[in-house]
Amino acid sequence: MKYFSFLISALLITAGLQAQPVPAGDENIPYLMTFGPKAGTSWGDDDFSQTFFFLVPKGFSQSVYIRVYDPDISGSTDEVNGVFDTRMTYSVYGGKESYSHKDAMETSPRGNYKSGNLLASKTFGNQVDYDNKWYTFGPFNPSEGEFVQRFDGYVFKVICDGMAGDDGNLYRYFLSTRMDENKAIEGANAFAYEYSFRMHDNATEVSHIYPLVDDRTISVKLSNFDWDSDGLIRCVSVARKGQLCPVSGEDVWAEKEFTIFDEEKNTSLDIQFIKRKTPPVKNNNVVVNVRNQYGELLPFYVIPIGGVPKYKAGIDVRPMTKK
Ligand SMILES: [Ca+2]
Ligand SMILES: [Ca+2]
Ligand SMILES: [Ca+2]
Ligand SMILES: [Ca+2]
Repeated sequence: MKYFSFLISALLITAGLQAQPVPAGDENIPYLMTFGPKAGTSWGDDDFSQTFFFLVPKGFSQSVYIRVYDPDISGSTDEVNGVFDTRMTYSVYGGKESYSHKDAMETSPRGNYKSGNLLASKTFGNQVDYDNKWYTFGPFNPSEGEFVQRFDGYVFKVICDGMAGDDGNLYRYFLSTRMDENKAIEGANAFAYEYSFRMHDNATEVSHIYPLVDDRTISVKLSNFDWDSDGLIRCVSVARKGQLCPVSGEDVWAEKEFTIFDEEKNTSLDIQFIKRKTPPVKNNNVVVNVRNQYGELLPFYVIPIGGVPKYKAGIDVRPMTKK
């Protein structure tokens, strides 16, 4: 574990990464998506809550801000179900166990998933004044996050919880050094253990998530929810040309377990979501997570650790042997 920890921080720092839009560019995901708790899960959200973690490198000492785009649930960007009557609360947490509590690292809003110190919170509803606009949380001192040794940095947790209503909230985040604009922090990143998002309507767009495989991972299980049979899900990696995974239908989960190759350890996988051309699927909201053989969730970094993996032809792809 120690070697791996070193690896993450080394990769984060040496890559000189500098972008914290969430979702980020390589993911090509239009919006995060959370529904009000009165919506049926067939709308595409299994649990009406989404948690994201923002990672600020240790050496960074300026104030940071967490910004939310289209925090309201109204207008053209969001998904109405009858009339807009939904409220969502965004909460920012830091301090001890805000990240490291086991309930915070799970997919469902259960137990003490709101662990840590509540630093800021705001509830939005049908408010046109925030439609297609940014709301800013902060300033936060980086040290208000939870220091995590293996990241060599401070982690902030942001939870978006559906509180009332049945409409769909589309939104994005940005970790910024400015209150009134998006200015990235070098070496920062963001990650989640579950991604609830909106697919593109355009069938030529391919969305991606990048789970990081650590050196203890022998096999993974990819689970996807309410995919509306929209095209293909394919896993590409340094050693994998295109592993197909079953695509879920309406309001159900689909799963695929596969063995990890030695060459994939300490690299990111590229899970590609390739839409169906005909008939087109519009307004498709989906949920995805990936677990290892211990049932632990793999983090999806918005900026893939080690970069976007490229398949290397001719690589020896013997499965890892069990120890
Ligand atoms: Ca409604
Ligand atoms: Ca809106
Ligand atoms: Ca919204
Ligand atoms: Ca769906």
